[in-house]
Amino acid sequence: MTEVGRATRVAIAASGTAAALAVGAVGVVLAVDDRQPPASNVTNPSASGVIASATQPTPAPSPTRTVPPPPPLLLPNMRSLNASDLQIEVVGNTRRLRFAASLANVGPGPLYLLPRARGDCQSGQHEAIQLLHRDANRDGKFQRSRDRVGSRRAMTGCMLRHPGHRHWHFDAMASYSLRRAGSSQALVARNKVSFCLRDNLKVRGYQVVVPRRHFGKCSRNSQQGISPGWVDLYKADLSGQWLRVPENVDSDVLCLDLKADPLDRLAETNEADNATSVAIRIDDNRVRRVNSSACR
Ligand SMILES: [Ca+2]
Ligand SMILES: [Ca+2]
Repeated sequence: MTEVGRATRVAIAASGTAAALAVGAVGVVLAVDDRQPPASNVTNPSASGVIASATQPTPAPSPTRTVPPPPPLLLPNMRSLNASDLQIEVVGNTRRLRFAASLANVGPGPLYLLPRARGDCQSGQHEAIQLLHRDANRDGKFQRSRDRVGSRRAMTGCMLRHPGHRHWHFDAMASYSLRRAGSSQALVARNKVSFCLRDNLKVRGYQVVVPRRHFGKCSRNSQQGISPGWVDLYKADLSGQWLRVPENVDSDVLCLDLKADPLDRLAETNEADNATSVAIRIDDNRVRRVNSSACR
């Protein structure tokens, strides 16, 4: 039944007003007698018209059919985990703070991104569509065989070919920055770090774990993602996995901040838990973690 059909039946059954009766009369008049008053009288019925219609047997109300709501969405929840494997690399006169970065999906649903046409992205890039799954059996957990794609979000971001990694990335998956403890001002930052998204490691302590999914080679047209309960690990020696060490920070307590989805492009269950921070100290060509509450 169409929405219009439903609305008409509900009006007739529930109100009994002149307007509703007139709507009911239209169907009868048009079906059996084209000598009835012109359309202007139908849309603005006279008193006699209403009385005549009221004498007709009132159609029995049809049972109202309710359409069940679709199953709820199973959204991912992205979080950056603490930077690890900290090290200093000296390149010419520059020191680089290298570290491993991990993106965890701690939500009930998978993060899946699908490259499409160029869309609003730069030449040579692809628009990324976020695929959202519905919880078909409504158990709150993701089952790959049951809980299928139920919605798509366009223009989640862009996918591009990373020249250093030589495969395709989602362009704004994380941000990295370094600040002095107690300050909110970044000394150096990478605001838009791209990732090839895949399942590398299990999230420690996460209870609902679906089997790891192999997303292929992060090629131009391949789907990317992180399954619930899995981590995408970027090791410290990868291209771009570093921040330049600023001048005059030796011996100071610094905060190394990592944040997933910094441009807030992904739909997820919790937008407020994406960032994490570790306190560090750099002395010459050494870096170490320190205990400090200033970075939390
Ligand atoms: Ca989140
Ligand atoms: Ca389910």
